[in-house]
Amino acid sequence: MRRHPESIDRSGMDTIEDPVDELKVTPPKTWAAGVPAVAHAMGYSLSQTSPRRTLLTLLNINQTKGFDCPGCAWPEPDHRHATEYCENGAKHINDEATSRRVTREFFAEHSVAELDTRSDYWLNQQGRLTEPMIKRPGATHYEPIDWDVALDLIADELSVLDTPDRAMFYTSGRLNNEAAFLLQLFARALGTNNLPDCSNMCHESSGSALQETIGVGKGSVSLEDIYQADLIFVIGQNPGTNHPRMLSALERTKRNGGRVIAVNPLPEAGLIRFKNPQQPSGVIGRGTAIADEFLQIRPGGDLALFQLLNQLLLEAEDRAPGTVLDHEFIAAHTSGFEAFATHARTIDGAEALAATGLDRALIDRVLERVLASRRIIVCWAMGLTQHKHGVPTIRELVNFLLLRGNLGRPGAGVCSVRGHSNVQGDRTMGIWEQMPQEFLDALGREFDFTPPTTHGLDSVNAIRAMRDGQASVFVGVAGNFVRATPDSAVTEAALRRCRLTVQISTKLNRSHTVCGETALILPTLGRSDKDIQATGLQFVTVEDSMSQIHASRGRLTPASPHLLSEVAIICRLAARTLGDRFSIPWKEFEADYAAIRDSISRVVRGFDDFNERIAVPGGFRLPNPVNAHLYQTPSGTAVFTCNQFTSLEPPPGHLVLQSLRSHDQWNTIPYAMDDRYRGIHGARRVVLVNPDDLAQLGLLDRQLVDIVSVWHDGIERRAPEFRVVGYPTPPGSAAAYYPETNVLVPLDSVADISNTPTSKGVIVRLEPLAPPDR
Ligand SMILES: Nc1nc2c(c(=O)[nH]1)N[C@H]1C(S)=C(S)[C@@H](COP(=O)(O)OP(=O)(O)OC[C@H]3O[C@@H](n4cnc5c(=O)[nH]c(N)nc54)[C@H](O)[C@@H]3O)O[C@H]1N2
Ligand SMILES: Nc1nc2c(c(=O)[nH]1)N[C@H]1C(S)=C(S)[C@@H](COP(=O)(O)OP(=O)(O)OC[C@H]3O[C@@H](n4cnc5c(=O)[nH]c(N)nc54)[C@H](O)[C@@H]3O)O[C@H]1N2
Ligand code: SF4
Ligand SMILES: [Mo]
Repeated sequence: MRRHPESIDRSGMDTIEDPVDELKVTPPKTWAAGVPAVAHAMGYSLSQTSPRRTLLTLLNINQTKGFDCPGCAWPEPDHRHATEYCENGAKHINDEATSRRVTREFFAEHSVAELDTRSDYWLNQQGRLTEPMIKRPGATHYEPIDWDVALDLIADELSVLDTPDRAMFYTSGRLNNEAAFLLQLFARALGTNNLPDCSNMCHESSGSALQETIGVGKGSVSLEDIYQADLIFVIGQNPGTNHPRMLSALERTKRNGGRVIAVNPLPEAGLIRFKNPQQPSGVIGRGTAIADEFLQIRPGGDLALFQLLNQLLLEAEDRAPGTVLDHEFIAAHTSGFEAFATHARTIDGAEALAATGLDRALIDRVLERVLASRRIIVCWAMGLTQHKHGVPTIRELVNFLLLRGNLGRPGAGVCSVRGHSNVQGDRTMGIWEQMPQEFLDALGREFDFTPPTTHGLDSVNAIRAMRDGQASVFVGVAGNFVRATPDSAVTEAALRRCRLTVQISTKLNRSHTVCGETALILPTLGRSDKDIQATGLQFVTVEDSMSQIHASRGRLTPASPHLLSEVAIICRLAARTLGDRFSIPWKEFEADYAAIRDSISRVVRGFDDFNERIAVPGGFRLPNPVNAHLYQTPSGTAVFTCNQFTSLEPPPGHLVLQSLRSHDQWNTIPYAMDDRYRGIHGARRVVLVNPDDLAQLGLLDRQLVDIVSVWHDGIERRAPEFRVVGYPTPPGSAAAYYPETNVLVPLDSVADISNTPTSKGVIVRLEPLAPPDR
């Protein structure tokens, strides 16, 4: 069934169809960006909206008077170009600025059941949501509902819960600071810390490891540090796709004489060579070689790599005492060195080397580069955090940096490269199920109440609670919980068990089709939309991956006159739910976001005079105490840790599967079926496997297989009908796209300590279906 054309403003755009797999494979690219990137960005933008609106978005994105790119959290340099964005940033913003609309006629035409058969791509391509909709118990379709009635309904449901802990409030890192602050305030005033967020599935392992070892769960470096570093490790991340402008920064590092070591199971294009489309040499020349060494590591081998490097550093120090380690730094700023050194010496070097899958000669070259470098930065993303041993791996890389004093001085430090544009800010604002008591006390003082102290549910525990009937109201803001989470079958059943699910969203996604008995869709303004409230035009604030806080001002006419801002929705819902039980000025907050920032300045550390400081173009940077050698750990020092050696060994006939992003998607939302840097075109249900493994498993290139994951609960998890594609993955490992493979990740397969799903380390077997039809 197809929607009739009147229901949307197509502006000459193509008809939207569910994609059909038409796989074409070309050799993986050895360089990223360049002129094709500009063409692809324009192509996608113009498929979504008019040239005028495209121009307006591109003139305002990442400009001090415009809006923050809703893509990743990579920071903007102090001196901005007129075009301070990448191909993917342009796609993200125009995916939001689209002229397509989802109207009440659309919902009348398509039942929820029918929408649920549609692909994630198709749902997103329908365009922006335009008015509040409700699916009532037993109903087959969503129907329009007034804002007031919808908010009253939610308030009633929340008010009758026997405990507020039966409700939960999920957010993604797209939410701005002001709305995030109000959301956590609402949840805590209601009486619960149930604030699961996308961070739980993202950089939680980084937060856990950094908090424990250096006393703050954030990266310590600035862009200036990146430019000044002698040596940068880029580990477990694919910047050419996921943080494209990081390549411009690395290009500058290299021009300054710095070196880059890439550690990744896949030879990602951007790590090899980068053609900067903003520089003449990037348009016509060969671009800049980024990685000086490429360590094609076995999945999960990074802990072993750092244990080995640390052992070798200790041995080098033994051979030439006083020349390798920074004894002064270790004595002044750290604790636990002796125990760590004793433990590090016991690691079986041969076993560790085997776990990395690397040549000893390569490790020795890396060691030489380390010894020749005074200033070292380690950058990382999901390739480290989404493994069972993500937390010990990050603790071990902190050990590595501490040994030579690579913390708290220019050009050195930790750089957890964050995902969503404001994911770091949301945490700063209190979106965390286990905020420290100091924050809760400050919040309680500001609003004269006692916030709950029992830790709330994170994302995995939220699913367990819904599955087991212990939670029944789910409110999601700015994300797509059902597709972001693991064990899709379990998660979907859990959400369907809820009495009420509410999604505050800009665009249609799977979390609207997999819903509770009663379901609400509340449409909201996006980053690029003008936000006008009772006191006039508002702006919001965000924090990037390097702790820079700055303003973001929407410039476009909102997608529909019926949209409310996230701040307005939360204020109105909170006022209705809490009544006059608290003296929180919800109305004032809605009318004037500066009033929210005033409260933030009294509650959140580092935000004094928030309104004055945010008025400065480009904003201000939150100091990281580590850079003043202040370590907020129990000992007041940075902490060396002893980590048990582990590696990921698939049983015979099995592979370690990682689920990752293609070049043409934003998290759970595919924009197209292509992943051009990896040479995959026209299909997403593909699994990349080393040709030797294919031969050993008796599979042919392009053969159709089911991917079946193996877990000790014995439950069969199956992702049907994927094409195998021979690809230079390390032997014994495979890669396939998220979210299609989330069904394979068992809910209980989580990283130790951080509880992050192990999306990069799933043990699978491939079951052949039919020989390839070539
Ligand atoms: N265009 C675009 N940009 C994005 C996003 C998006 O979806 N699309 N998402 C945003 C978000 S929320 C996030 S969190 C970031 C994610 O940014 P990334 O972390 O770059 O994202 P992934 O695609 O998950 O890629 C993981 C990388 O880790 C590597 N890897 C996997 N296992 C291992 C391992 O064991 N060891 C090592 N060393 N490497 C490994 C993979 O080969 C891959 O290169 O991107 C952000 N930016
Ligand atoms: N298997 C596997 N699973 C993973 C990962 C993986 O690598 N592998 N990565 C994990 C990671 S790192 C993350 S961060 C999560 C991402 O998970 P989420 O953050 O939950 O998912 P997104 O796809 O970013 O959410 C997209 C939806 O956000 C809504 N949206 C967009 N902009 C706005 C806005 O301005 N306001 C509001 N209210 N709504 C908006 C739109 O409706 C859109 O459909 O997924 C995790 N899941
Ligand atoms: S690097 Fe990230 S923040 Fe910058 S324009 Fe690209 S997607 Fe947007
Ligand atoms: Mo993320």
